[in-house]
Amino acid sequence: MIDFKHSVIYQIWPRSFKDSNNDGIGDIQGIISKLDYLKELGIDCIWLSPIYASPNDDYGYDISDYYAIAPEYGTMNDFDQLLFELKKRGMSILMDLVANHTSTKHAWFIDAYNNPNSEYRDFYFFKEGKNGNPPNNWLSFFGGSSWTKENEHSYYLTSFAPTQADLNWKNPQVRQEIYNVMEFYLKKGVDGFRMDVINCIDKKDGLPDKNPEKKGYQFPDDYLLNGPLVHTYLKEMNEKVLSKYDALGLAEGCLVTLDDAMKYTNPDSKGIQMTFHFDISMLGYGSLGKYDFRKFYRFTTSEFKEVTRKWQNAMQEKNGYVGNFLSNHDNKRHLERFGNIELYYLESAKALALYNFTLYGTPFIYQGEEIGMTNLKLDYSEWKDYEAINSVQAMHDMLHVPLSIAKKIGAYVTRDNARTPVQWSNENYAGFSSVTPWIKLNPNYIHINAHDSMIDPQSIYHFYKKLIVLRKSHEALCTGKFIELNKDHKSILCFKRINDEEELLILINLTKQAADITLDEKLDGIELLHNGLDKELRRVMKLAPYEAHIYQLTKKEEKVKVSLHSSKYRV
Ligand code: TEU
Ligand code: CA
Repeated sequence: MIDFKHSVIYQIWPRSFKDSNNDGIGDIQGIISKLDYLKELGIDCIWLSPIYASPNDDYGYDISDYYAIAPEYGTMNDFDQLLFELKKRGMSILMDLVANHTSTKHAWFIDAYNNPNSEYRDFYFFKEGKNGNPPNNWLSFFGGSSWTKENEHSYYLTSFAPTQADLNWKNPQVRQEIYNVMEFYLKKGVDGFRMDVINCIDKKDGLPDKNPEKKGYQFPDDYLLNGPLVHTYLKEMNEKVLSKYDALGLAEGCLVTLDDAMKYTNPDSKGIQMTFHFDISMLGYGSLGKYDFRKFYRFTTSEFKEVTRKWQNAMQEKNGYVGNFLSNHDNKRHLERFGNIELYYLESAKALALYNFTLYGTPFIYQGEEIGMTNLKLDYSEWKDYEAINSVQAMHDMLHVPLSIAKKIGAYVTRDNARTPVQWSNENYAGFSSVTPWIKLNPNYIHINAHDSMIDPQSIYHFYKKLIVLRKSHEALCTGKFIELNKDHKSILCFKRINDEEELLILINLTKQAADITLDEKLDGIELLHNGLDKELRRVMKLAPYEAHIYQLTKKEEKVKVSLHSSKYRV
């Protein structure tokens, strides 16, 4: 199994990573051409978002053939070559396993749809409607009903887009088919899977209405998420597949609860090794997700600290494990959400990176994050993201939000923000392609691009590189205990990472205001890394906006040593 607690994982969303054959779409050869770049950055492992055959209604998360590579990304030979090139560099790969649903263009679904006696009928959830309405009141993740009409009376369950039909995991044949897919790729040499919405695979028996007393579609919550059999299936998957190949299982854990996450990943539970949690990426969103604007996308630093504390402490107490991320392909890029691009672009990008790399849990980088890529507000006509297009319509139809306002919200949160092409250089089309890319390119590539970042020693890129080196040279950062100090401080996050060998102290001002802090303890230490200002560790300190430090604390015995060797005593 890959040494995931000591790894740094880089997410590639292939359509926008690098185009090798100049059709405006990223592809596998493009990825291969950038492996040296990733190696140089310090990456051990990539998580590759789906590259399988797909009609692309949800850009690869709607798979029509698990055993085929989408032609725009290349061929199975290209994929084999990617594996070879990764191994050559000592790197590993997690594939995206989208097993909660297939595309409605998948052969199983086509057969089920066309043939009432199809053996694949029970692979999905086909159900009669109720009085001209869908079978239940579940709200889809992408807005509107979770059901799509098959004919006048009958529907099928589509918890995401109408062309993503949910698979029925209660059918053992479905599970076996998915395990076969996993084995196919494991035999090729992949190292594990990031499992898309895997905590949705156990739907409540009978698919009853959620909160039937309420009007309108209701988010199914515990009727869809973290059902009691999720863990059972993960254990079965581990026993039948993952353990045989010593492969890593990483749950996307969409809106996973703390207890479930700890249960799935606790080594005693014999399930998977790691999960993402969504509590940081949900900050500022209402409970229904990014199109739930009831919080106006605002949150406090205390909430940010609270979420951090909750997950860090739980992992220690319950021996679970998470991957930490700030950005991914499902949310706008994080600098605008958690940092301040206008006034403190470099400082906040580095402070947030320092946060992500000093926590317990495996750090993930989303493509382009390491060069400080930012969001691009697209015009409605330029949108590609189905979630955005449908959610805007649903906001209008269900909540009567005027379309012009719904579109503004959509432009603000759409996943397209994070999906613009990676900016490799200031050449034409940012060095991504030599033709107009499939989605609009952010014009700021002229000054935000990998080429220039690599030349500038003060760049965000070089800071990420330093953080990766630091993490690898301090075991305490990977596996040490997390102990928070100054919990109630309104702006500064302060914590130690401790193991038998050393104690590190991390101080991060998470706000755009300067802040004073009087540390809970008097500590001495030497600076290991900072994001701008070298500063001696003192009990009382003033941190500039987004100022961040890592200190190595000096233990009492060491202090004696230091003073004996200090110049005063030298002859
Ligand atoms: O995402 C699931 C998911 O929960 C998010 O899209 C979520 O709805 C949102 O971030 C909350 O506001 C996974 C994939 O990562 C995503 O790209 C797919 O569209 C989705 O599953 C369906 O496969
Ligand atoms: Ca291409």
